Amino acid sequence: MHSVVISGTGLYQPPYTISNAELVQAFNAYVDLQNAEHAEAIAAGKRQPLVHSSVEFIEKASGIKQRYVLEKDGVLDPTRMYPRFKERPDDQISLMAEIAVQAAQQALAQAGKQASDIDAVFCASANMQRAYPAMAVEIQQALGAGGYGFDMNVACSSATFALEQAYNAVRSGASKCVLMINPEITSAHLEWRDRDCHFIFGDVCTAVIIERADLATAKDQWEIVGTKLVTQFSNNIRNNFGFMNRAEDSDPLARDKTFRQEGRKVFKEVVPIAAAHIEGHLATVDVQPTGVRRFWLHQANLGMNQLIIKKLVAGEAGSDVAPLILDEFANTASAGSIIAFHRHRADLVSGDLGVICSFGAGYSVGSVIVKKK
Ligand code: CO8
Repeated sequence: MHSVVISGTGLYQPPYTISNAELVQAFNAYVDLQNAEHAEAIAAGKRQPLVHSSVEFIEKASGIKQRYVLEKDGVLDPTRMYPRFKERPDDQISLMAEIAVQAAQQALAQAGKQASDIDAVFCASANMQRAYPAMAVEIQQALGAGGYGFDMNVACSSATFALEQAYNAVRSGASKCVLMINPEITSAHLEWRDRDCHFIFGDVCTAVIIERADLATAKDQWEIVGTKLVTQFSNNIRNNFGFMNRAEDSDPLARDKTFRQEGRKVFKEVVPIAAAHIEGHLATVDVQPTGVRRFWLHQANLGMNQLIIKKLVAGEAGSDVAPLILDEFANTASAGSIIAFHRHRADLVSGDLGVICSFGAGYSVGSVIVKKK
């Protein structure tokens, strides 16, 4: 078995931000329009009026202050409330592949590698732009990478699950250098008209280079000590959009064809699973949670991360122990823990241990223990 390192990461940050104030203003204008349009039915008690959102609620309940998006005008148009993307012809690079290439190029530069050094591309994301050909194959071609590529989806845990596949491919000798990439265009499958969730997500793309330690030349290298994944079925986070919709004669624009969740149940159920998972994983390599220098956690909710860190080390999330990026990026599905790792690792020293951990729909939890070389 080969020793395996993470030798580079990259982050594509979309050009537009939407602050909570802008988001709430657009949402409340939508609510007013809807209530005016349905005033008669509301007055007759046949329809419930929609209720305004609030900046105070969003910041208190989630810790999110803004999000990045690839397109802003459509999202903030109260007569539309979702982004406006132009359909691209088949001979033009797709939007997902375009942002993936930008993140990948940064990760390659950090690792000191050429695209031609890559022999596998894993595109891991909560939603793919199309059914096929695989996004990973388009990204492979656009970069000029070799080998093979495939897509995988475990919602918010896609990145850690793909890191395990990359780790296994490299340590077994099947691959030498893997690109693991997470283009998340969440704005296209978030229901911006639902007060319960309209504030949750943001767009982004992260990329990670995983390679054989004896071939790595980067200054900054992180040995992968171990990975551990778990899933447990739940309907509490669900999106029914899919290729069966047409054959079922169901409405492709119905509420269940975009993201929906029972947020409070998710919060309560996932926190203990994630904390126990991390503790159990660390025990397999004889490490106590207090022996971990940093936790790069999934970025869904400030309170969730605070509880997990309290359970593990009695410390504070948002501190040196578990940096937060969700205030700036919101929940970026699979990319959240990777953004935290990308942004907040430069101060660690040789021998320091860290844990990258994601949790989300499935339910799914994935952890990757790394050691600074
Ligand atoms: N403004 C004002 N008030 C509001 C709003 C709002 N926008 N929304 C709800 N309220 C009200 C409610 O009506 C309720 O009022 P009342 O008490 O009178 O009934 C009150 O506020 C409390 O509502 P909640 O119980 O819903 O509020 P919570 O405190 O539970 O906070 C959260 C809601 C922030 C959603 C929280 O529950 C949470 O973050 N939970 C965890 C969610 C999570 O981690 N989910 C993971 C999903 S991500 C994932 O797995 C990837 C999916 C794929 C990506 C999809 C991309 C689109």
